[in-house]
Amino acid sequence: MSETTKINDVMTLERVGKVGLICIDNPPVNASGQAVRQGLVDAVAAANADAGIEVIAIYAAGRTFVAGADIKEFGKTPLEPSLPDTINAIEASEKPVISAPHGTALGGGLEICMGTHARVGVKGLRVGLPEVNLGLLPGASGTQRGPRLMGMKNTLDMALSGRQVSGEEALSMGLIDGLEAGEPRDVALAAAEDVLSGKLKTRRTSDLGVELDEAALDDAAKMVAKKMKHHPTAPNMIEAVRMSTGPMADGMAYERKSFMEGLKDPASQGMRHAFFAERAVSKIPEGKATPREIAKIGVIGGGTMGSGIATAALTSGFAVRLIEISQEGLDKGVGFITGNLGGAVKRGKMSEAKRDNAMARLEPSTDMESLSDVDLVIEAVFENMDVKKDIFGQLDKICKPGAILASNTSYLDINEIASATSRPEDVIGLHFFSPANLMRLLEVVVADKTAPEVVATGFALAKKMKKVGVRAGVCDGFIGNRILAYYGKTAGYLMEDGASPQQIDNALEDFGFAMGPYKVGDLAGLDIGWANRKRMSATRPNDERYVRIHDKICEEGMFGRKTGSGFYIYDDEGIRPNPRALEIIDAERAAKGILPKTFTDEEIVERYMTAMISEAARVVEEGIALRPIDVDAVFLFGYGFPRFRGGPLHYADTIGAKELVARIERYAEDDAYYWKVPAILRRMAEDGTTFADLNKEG
Ligand code: 3H9
Repeated sequence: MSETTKINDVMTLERVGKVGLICIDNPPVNASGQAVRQGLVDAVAAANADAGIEVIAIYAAGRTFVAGADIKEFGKTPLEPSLPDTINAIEASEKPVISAPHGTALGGGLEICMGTHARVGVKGLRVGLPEVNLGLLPGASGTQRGPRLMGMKNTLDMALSGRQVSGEEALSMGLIDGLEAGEPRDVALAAAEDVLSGKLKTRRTSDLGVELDEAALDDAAKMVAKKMKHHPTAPNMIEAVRMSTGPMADGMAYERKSFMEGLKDPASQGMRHAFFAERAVSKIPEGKATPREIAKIGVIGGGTMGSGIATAALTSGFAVRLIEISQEGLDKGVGFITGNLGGAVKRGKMSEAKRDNAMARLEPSTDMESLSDVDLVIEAVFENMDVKKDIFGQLDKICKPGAILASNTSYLDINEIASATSRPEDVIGLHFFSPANLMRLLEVVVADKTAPEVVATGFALAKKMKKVGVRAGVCDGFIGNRILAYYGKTAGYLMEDGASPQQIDNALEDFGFAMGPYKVGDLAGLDIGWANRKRMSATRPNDERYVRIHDKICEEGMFGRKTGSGFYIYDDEGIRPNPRALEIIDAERAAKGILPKTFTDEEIVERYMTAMISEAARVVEEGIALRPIDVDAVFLFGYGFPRFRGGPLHYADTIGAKELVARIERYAEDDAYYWKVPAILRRMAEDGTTFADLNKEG
């Protein structure tokens, strides 16, 4: 017989024999908000007060155990009891308390488990300390109880990487005491019965000692200095772990103080914004439409892009028909895919069996007619409107009714492409980013006549491929490449006016970009931008200042990494500035009569970011992006924008619209054609609103 008491809206205490089962039920992910914390304290107290209960077991309802602290509470007035106090109360329980986490036990969720007297995971469990991804450190004793359970090295690895660890690995590290198959409630009950029978030993984690591991601390310090210089709390993590050899209360006080300081740090605010951006973008007007079923995908084009898309589709479980005109092109495409999947095996991201299974789902063909049975076609041939329209005209005749016809174009007008078919409602842009098997961004480009369920299918596809789908309207370059084309010009102006490509790259890398624009250009291939500029040359306004340096470099066959030189030289000696590119820059300055100026790194960053923000603001104003946060997601997941800065428009809010307007007006004194204040920004400067306000409006 069992008897259940409701503790509060998110917590129950069920008595089964001598076991008190505490169930956390706070959908969607059982985040440990105030009600969960209060519920845990009260439930443990109630179980202690119940003379019939001898062992207490905590488990959770729904898809996962506690996914961490409730991030939505961060930045607001802290509500009692705090999570550290809650966990201390659990550990202080006179009666043994165990936990049976399932799904994911992350951050505060894992820390709750650490505070119980034994842990038995449910098979399939994954645990982690992902606070690092939010600019924080574990703030509810993870840096103190972690080392007591699994040593300093494992704790530092988990806390600094934020990686999720399997239940099996957690067991081998001593982080959990058992791993059983079954329903969370059953596993919790069985484990509690094992405590009663003496089979499962319990102990308080804070009673355990910690061995000082100087080597692990040193290695962590070196890694942080090298790779995490913008992280606000990484050094504190190391210090907190070091303190775990001392009294628990001291370590916890230091950890708490660092956590609270971290919360206020702009870098943590940026990273939290990035967390929500990743999720917010899936909220689209077509969200209620039912996606179409997709099992088989056709990919046209076996180049880098097409084979990257095919790789991503195969990895996500789809059958793929890859189309190339020639057998030679097809063999090359299959070779790329084999290489991509082989790389994933080498990096430990995929098992050999999974790779073989993926390859078995690949059907290469030189016959377009074979696309008659696919549910979705993604065209990834080179950027030429006539070629694309010809392909879509053919697809219109070949593909079955209801098949979705998508183009991976980076710039071209999807409405015009759709006009080549008799079914524009089935046509959409699915703009992947290179390398498509690795990059997380997918721009879902919605044309005038695209049907809502086709849009919903694009988002379902993104989710299945573990990508971040962002809804974009039709314009040249959509969200990302349109903004890039604009601020890329600023970099060119800065270069022509006196800054070297290396200074520009270094300044932006110091700002936080993984790579500056010239290194990125060299990596992507300078010929891509060149082709695009040629395409646009007929419509380029006469008033626009045009920097010819890139074109001149391309004219000499220097396309970047793939040709061994571009703005930099790439050879066995590594990367270094290309003297020929510097000569071209000098010659161009001389030809235009430009006397090179000196720029500080701050000036470079200021102009570059102001340009990015102003075009991003226009993209929001025109409704090309649904909300500012969609632009942020595009840059975070497709353009290497520093996560700790939260995205261009989150960053814009940290500067303020007034200052941005003032900057643009100042720059416009030299180039009034290029620098214009977007109306939306002027309005914001006048009424004091922010991009964050626009995000709230949706
Ligand atoms: C922490 O724990 C600090 C402590 O050390 C110390 C404290 C003192 N809070 O991701 P999904 C929402 S820091 C609030 O799409 P999935 C999410 O926004 C925390 N909300 O699901 C979304 O809402 P919506 C450390 C949260 O199945 C919905 O839940 N923990 C939280 O793909 C579904 O989320 C983390 O960083 C949260 N903690 O993945 C873990 N988590 O539907 C963060 C999620 O309105 N969470 N939401 O858009 C995750 O990694 C994933 O959510 C998880 C599930 C893997 C759990």
